[in-house]
Amino acid sequence: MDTDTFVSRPFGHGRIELVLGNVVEQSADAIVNAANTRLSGGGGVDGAIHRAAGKALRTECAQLPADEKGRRCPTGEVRVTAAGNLAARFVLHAVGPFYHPLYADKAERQLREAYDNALTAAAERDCRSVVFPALSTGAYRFPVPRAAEIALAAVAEFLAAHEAPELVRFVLFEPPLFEAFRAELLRRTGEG
Ligand code: AR6
Repeated sequence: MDTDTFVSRPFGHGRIELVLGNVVEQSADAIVNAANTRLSGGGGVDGAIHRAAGKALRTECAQLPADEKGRRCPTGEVRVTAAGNLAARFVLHAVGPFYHPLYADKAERQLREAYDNALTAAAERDCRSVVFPALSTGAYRFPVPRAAEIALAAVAEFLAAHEAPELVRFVLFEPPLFEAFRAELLRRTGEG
């Protein structure tokens, strides 16, 4: 496969892949959604996942417990549903932070938590393969190079410490996003 659209490297007990593409066209044990705290659907990844999964996903999200403000999943946390018509067993709804430079430290911590919690949720369900979008890098405006660093550090450290999942695939929607993740991955392997 073309290295402009696909990269794969072993990490720890598993493997990290980078693919230029659309999360809803993937098959995996779990697909991660870039959700909001209400789990109410939205644009970007969230909209695409809800459209592709079908109505059952919205129904299942709506049945999850909410607080008095309608929040079903605080920032940095993850909720798990079935995947409807997607080629997956689970959707892991991860809520990344909205980025504001004044609160960059908090956003960085919360982005890391979102990845860690999604990986833990996948491992707890014996998922061998997990597909991630680049959480927070769209509507939530997280700067891409730093988001790539946090995402790949979280996954590399998880794969070093756990047997599952075996495959973590980042599905990156646009060439500049793919390029930023590839640069960071190759930096981590000492190739960059
Ligand atoms: N597959 C892969 N990546 C995608 C896709 C796709 N189908 N569509 C967009 N991206 P975003 P966030 C990229 O906005 O920043 C929603 O309204 C996109 O280019 O989906 O975490 C939710 O309801 C970007 O790089 O997620 C929340 O309110 C990355 O995926 C809010 O947006 C994430 O963009 C979450 O914002």
